Amino acid sequence: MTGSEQNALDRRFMAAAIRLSRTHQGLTGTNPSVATLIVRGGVIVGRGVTAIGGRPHAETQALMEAGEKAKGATAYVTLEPCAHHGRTPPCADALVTAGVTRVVSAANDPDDRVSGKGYAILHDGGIDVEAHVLGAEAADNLAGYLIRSAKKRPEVTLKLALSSDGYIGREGEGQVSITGSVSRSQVHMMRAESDAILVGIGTVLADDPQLTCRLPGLENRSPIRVVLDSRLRLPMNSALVNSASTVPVWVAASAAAEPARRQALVAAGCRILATETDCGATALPELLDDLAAQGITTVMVEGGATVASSFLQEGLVDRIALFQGSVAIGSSSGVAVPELHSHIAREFHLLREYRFGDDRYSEYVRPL
Ligand code: AOF
Ligand code: ZN
Repeated sequence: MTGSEQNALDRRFMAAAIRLSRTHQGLTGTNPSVATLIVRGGVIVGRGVTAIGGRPHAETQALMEAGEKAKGATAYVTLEPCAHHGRTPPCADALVTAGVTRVVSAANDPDDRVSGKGYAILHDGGIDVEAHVLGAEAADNLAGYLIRSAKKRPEVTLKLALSSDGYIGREGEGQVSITGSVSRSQVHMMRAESDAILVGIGTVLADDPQLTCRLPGLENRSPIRVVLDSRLRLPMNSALVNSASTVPVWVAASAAAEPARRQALVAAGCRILATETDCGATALPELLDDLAAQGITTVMVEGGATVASSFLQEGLVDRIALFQGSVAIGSSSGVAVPELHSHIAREFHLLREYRFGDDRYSEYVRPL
């Protein structure tokens, strides 16, 4: 096989490994969802993805499936194999012991216990290592983990549905249907892959949303729902409070919020988070630090021009998922996110674009 044929094959298997890693996105806690494929003679003989909850790691499972066939095989790993004795022994050692002769890796692991040490174990064990194959693609899937590691806060994705003339809703009206059913399913998939979803109290009062994932078969993958509600106006009969015992509701409130309301919401199963500025508004950087400290790696911000604009102004948005529908709202009553397009032009670049039915989807990322 020529070098370029080998390279093309490596990229194909790595692309397959990255797709496999996606299946547990949002299910592995603070551990990233990574995948391993063990390939011998061009055939996949073992596959593994980080287990739900984060352990066992991908490599262990792929090696178990491959058994004796791992001898002389190539392992495709979407993240540098771990080097530390945690709740499981180091994956780098396991690859050496199993007799794997080549490891192709996509992203480096920034975890201090691993960073470079995983590759060193492989080298010392006589394994041929090829790093950075489809590194950017893998890093895109690992963005929550990488951002939490670098910035000590979760990755923030701002989801926006815009009318054809650029509005997110109509003044004084609740939910306006802007996008079609394909986009709605995509939004629910994004919810399934997120650890938390965040909205402002204005959105709750106007729309009474559920903010759950309602895709058939994935109903149990709803994220934690976080509401910015400094004065605790969240109604006791809202869809959120009514379902708080099954899908968690965390409310970011001011310390001065009425104690009786606080008690009632706690009794209904909500959790109150207190992080505020001197003027009583929620301090977003502190709130995000707090969420990261509680194991949240990805947050999807879904709703409210005010909330969207605050996150953008504070430079706290890492990714924008923009769904643009074909229906116009009209400038007389349209609600817009101030400065949206200038933020996009100045701080983000376009990563991908799709058509979802009649809607256009554009995804922008802020360079790390
Ligand atoms: C791997 N394979 O599938 C994953 C890895 O708490 P522990 O012991 O499970 O370690 C967590 C760390 O393991 C995490 O911070 C990251 O460095 C690595 N994740 N490594 O070899 C895997 N998920
Ligand atoms: Zn490991």
